[in-house]
Amino acid sequence: EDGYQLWLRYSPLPAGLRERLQARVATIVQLGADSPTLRAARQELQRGLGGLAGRTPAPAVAPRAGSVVLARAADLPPSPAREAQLRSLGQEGYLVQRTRLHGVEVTLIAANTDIGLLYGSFAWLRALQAGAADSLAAINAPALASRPALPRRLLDHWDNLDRSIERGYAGQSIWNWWELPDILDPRYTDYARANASLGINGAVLNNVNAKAEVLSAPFIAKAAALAAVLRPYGIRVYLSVRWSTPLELHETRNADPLDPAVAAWWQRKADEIYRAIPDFGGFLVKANSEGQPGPQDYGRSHADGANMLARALAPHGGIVMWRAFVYSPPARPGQMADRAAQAYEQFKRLDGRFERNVIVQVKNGPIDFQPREPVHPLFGAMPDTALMMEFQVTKEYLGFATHLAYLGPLFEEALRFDTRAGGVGTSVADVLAGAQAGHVGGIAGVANIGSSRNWTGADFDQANWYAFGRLAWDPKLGSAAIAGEWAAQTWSADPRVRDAVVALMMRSREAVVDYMTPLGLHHLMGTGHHHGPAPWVDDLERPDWNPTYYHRAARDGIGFDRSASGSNAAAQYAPEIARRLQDPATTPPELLLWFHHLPWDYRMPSGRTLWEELVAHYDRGVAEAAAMQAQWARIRPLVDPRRGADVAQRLARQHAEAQWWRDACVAYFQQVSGLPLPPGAVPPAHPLSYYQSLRFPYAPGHG
Ligand code: BDP
Repeated sequence: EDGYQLWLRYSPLPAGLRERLQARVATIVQLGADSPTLRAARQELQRGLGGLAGRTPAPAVAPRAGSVVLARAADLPPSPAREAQLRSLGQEGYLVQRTRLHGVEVTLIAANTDIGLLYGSFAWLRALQAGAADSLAAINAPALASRPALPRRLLDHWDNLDRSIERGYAGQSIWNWWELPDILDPRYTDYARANASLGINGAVLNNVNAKAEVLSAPFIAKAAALAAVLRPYGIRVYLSVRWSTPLELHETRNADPLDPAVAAWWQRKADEIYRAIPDFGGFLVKANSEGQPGPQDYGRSHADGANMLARALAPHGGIVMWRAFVYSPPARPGQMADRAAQAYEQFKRLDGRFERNVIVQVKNGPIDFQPREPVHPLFGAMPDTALMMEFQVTKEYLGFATHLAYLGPLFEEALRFDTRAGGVGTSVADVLAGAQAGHVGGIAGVANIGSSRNWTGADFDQANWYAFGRLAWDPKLGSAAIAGEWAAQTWSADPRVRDAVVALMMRSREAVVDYMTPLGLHHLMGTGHHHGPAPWVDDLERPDWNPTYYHRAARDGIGFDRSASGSNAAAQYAPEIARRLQDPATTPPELLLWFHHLPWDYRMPSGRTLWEELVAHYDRGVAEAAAMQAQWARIRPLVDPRRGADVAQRLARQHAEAQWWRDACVAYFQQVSGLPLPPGAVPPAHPLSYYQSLRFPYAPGHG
């Protein structure tokens, strides 16, 4: 076991189940014409059923008892009930059932399209691996029917053309740009299989901090080669583009979106791309953000920029994903400019001004992928614009691949959040699906995948890729159920292992919140690389890059006042939510210091003072990290030694680093507050100056 197989391990089912499955999968029959996608589905079924049942089903032309039948709706004999059900499943949905076909009992995988058949095959294989009673049901009476809630389900790779990865902790980029397009690593196909198993249907190949060269002819040819590998698996290729590309390639005199020569250049470029990649997905753009060029350099708006690109792509069916991740430093020193409020300020007024094929891509929270953030206020606030969720699957701010943090609960928290847009009951997931005015968006995850043998650096980080994909397909799934599926497939369907792994995963994200940034604190991480605690940093070139800007700890208290007496960013939420956030007593405690600056002796619902509560959270985080280590020690004898040992080493490091986070933050906040440690709290192991002296040259993921 080296983790390469991900959740597609297909280990043999326990003996009793194995025989039953064998009887059901004697042959694989495909009705109707063949295609590369159906070939992929058949191969996956052979591989998966072969592993699970211990006998590989043979291909056959006519169904007989014990056949698995793959069939498009159009190739099935008439059946009004089935036809109605299939119609409701759309272009990507599937149906798996036990049924009579041409007089014999078969397992039928049916869909309207080829990709639906591939998704259905994966869904059945997943159900078969679930364990115990669920596996038995999947053998005897599968009844699976599903369609995705969102049409665009993408991974964003922050991969550079030199194969380094911005915020990547799992080796180099899997895209070997130098060898492409001539040499195709088989890993590309396995990448496609893994994504298709979840329903991910797009990949942005390169970093949002993009280089002009990615749109040069040689790189278009390289992207086309990847597109050809990914196509049978339903995955479209997209590219991040740099706003000033035509200017940098010396092919226009400026990059003004309203200059016809610039628009004509992009039109020609789009035509060129589509000649090479007929199903090219479109562009992802980071503009006028963190030093990247953009339309504002020419006095134009984000809408002007996005729309110009959108018009170039529209004739080919492509889209523009325009990022709302924008913030600028305060214009004058001492001036209050709340980074958390700026995207809303810039984008809200552009609602309804984007072309139909523009999707505005918004990070889950208003700052930057913190262990916990409130939901971004733009969700629900732009009814006339299609919005795309941007999650970060790679754990830039959650301990890289060295800490175990299952992100399912973080994703779930954001997707289920009720925006109250237009009244109660419009969740973020509903907003993405166009519930407000029919503008359908999508979901993107910043990938955590690299050239590491196990793809994600740590085995448990595979779960974050998995959970992202499953929630992208069905944002209403629960993160605990997803963890169960993943654990059964990746570790073992034996409930002793599966349930213990789930229990470990489900506490992990909150542990990280507690030992890094409890009670709504944020951005206390080390400069640049974002590894480790550095709440004392206050001397960076931009004030809004300093941790002190975010926590505002002083003698009088701690926290960022985003209520009406401060930046009033709280007012960007729907009125009922804003009202609750204005008052510390009705602000969710886990976000208290995100919205309020409060005295150290502020009384918490627990009866403790804020200072005592803060230290208690840090202590709980460390205790949780210790408990996770102990939990793994019990699971480890039941799993394979190689992965078992790797996880154990990472958890030991996580525990030590949780202690470091706690000690450094407690030492710093104690110095700032001037307060004694709460009774019973253990003093930090070292003086504050020790933590301040630590340096981390060559920390990964930071170019
Ligand atoms: C931050 C990262 C930075 C990215 C930026 C972005 O620190 O590396 O370029 O976001 O999303 O999370 O553009």
